[in-house]
Amino acid sequence: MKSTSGRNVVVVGSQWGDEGKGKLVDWLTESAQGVVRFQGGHNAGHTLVIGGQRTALHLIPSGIMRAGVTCYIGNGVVLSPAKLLEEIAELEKAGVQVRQRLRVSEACPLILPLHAALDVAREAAREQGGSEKIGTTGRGIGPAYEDKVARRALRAQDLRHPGRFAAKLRELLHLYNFILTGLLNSRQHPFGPALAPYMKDGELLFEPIYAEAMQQAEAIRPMLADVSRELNEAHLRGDNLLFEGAQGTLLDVDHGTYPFVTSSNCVAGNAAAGAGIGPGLLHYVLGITKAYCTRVGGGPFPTELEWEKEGTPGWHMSTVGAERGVTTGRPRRCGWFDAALLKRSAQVNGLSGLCITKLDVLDGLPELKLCVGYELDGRHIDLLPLGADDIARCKPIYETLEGWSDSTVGLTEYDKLPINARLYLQRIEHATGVPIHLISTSPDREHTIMTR
Ligand code: 2SA
Ligand code: MG
Repeated sequence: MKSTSGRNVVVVGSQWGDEGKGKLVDWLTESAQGVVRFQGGHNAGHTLVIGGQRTALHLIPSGIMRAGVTCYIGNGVVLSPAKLLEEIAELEKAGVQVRQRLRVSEACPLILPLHAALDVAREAAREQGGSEKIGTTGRGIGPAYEDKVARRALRAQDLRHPGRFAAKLRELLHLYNFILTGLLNSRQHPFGPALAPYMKDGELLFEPIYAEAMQQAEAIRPMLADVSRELNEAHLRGDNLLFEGAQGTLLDVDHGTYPFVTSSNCVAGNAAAGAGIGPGLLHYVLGITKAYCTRVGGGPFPTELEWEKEGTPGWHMSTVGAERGVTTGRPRRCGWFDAALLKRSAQVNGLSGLCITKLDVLDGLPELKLCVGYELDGRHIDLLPLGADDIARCKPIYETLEGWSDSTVGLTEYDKLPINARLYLQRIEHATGVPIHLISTSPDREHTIMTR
C-alpha cells in the first residue's frame, strides 16, 4: 500500500478516536506529497513520536512533521484562529517549518471565543438538568458547526475583509447576546472566566472580539487558499494525497452513538465533501483500530471493563496503554475489542484494510475476550445497532482466546509475533471481514509491520 503511487488514501479511526491515526498518517506520509484534514477542529489530539520525541497536534495535519509535504486544512474543519496560531508558534519553536507549507481553506467556519464558552455552558446545563453530559472537549466544536449549518458562521475568507467580518460579527453577537440573556435569566450563567475579557454587564462586546480577530487575520491571511482547487491541481500533477480523519467512526454525527458524538461526519466519505474533491479520488480507506477499545467522554460502550481497579484487564489497558486524552488529559474508558462495532465501521467507511495499533499493550494478559455480537431484546445480532439508546441495551457475546506473554514491543516482522497474537489478529480479520494490512507495535514511526 505504501509503495502505491498516484493514489490517494483516507485514514479514519474505526472506533471512538485515539486509535493512533497520527502515527500512521505520519508513517504513510513518506510516500505522500500532501496531507489533508477534512473535519473536526482542535478537539483532535494526534500524538507522534519521532526518534523518541513526542509531538501533539490538534489542528494541523500530522504530515507537517515531514519536510517538503504540503498540509491542507479543508473546508470541513472548524477553525479556531487563536488555536491555529498557537500551534504554529509551538511547532516553529521546535524547529518545524509550518507557514510555508500550510494551506487553510477560505471556506472553513471560524471558532470564536464565544463558541467554546457556549459549549462548556451547555454541558453544565445538561448536568444541572439531570442529563448525562456528552463529555465534549469544551473546544466549541458543536456550537461552531451549528452556526455553519444555520448559515450564520463567519468563515476564514471573512478574515480578508474587515468590513464584512465586522458586519457578520455584529449580527452573530446580537443572537448570542439574546441567548445569553435567556441563560442569565433562567439560572446563574455558567460561562466561567474564559469570556471575561469579551464581556461587560452580561453582554458580549463587539470590540475586543473584533480587534483580536483582526490581529489574528494578519498572520493567517497568507495561508488562506482555495483548498479544493489546489487539491484538484495537486492530483492532476500526480501528487499522492493522504486524508487524515479525526475522532472516530462511532463519534460520527450520523453513524455514531448519537447523541454522544461529535458534530461532524468522521467517516471516510466526508473526506471528499470536507476537502472539496470528488469521491472517485478516494482510492483506499485505511481503518485504524486499537487492539482493544477506548472511549473518552460519555455514552454507551458495550465492552467496557472496570478500568480503575488495579490488576484487572481494564486497568492493564489503561495503565500500559497510557490511556489519557491528548487534548484534555481526561482518562479514557477501556474495554475488549468489539468486532460487531468494527463491522459497522467497515460498512459505513468502506474500509479497504485495517491497521491494528497498540497490540503490544495486550502483552502479558493471560486471556483475551473478543466481542462478536450482542444480545438485544432476546435476539443475537452481529452488527452494532444505530444510536445510543439501543447500543446501551446490548449485552456483548464474547469468544475467549489465549493471550501471549512475550513482548511484541517494537517488532517489525509479522512472523516474529507470538503465535497467539497472530491467532488473535486472524480472528479479528475473520469476524470483521476486513484484511489487516498494517500492525503498529509501539508509538514510534519505525515500529510498524506491513502484512502484505
Ligand atoms: P466535541 O468536543 O464536541 O467533539 O466532543 C464530542 C464527543 O467527541 C469526543 N471527542 C473525542 N474522543 C476522543 N479523542 C478526541 N480527541 C482528544 C484526543 C480528546 C481529549 O485525541 O485525546 O484529549 O480528551 C476527541 N475529540 C472529541 C468527545 O470525548 C465527546 O464524546
Ligand atoms: Mg486522539
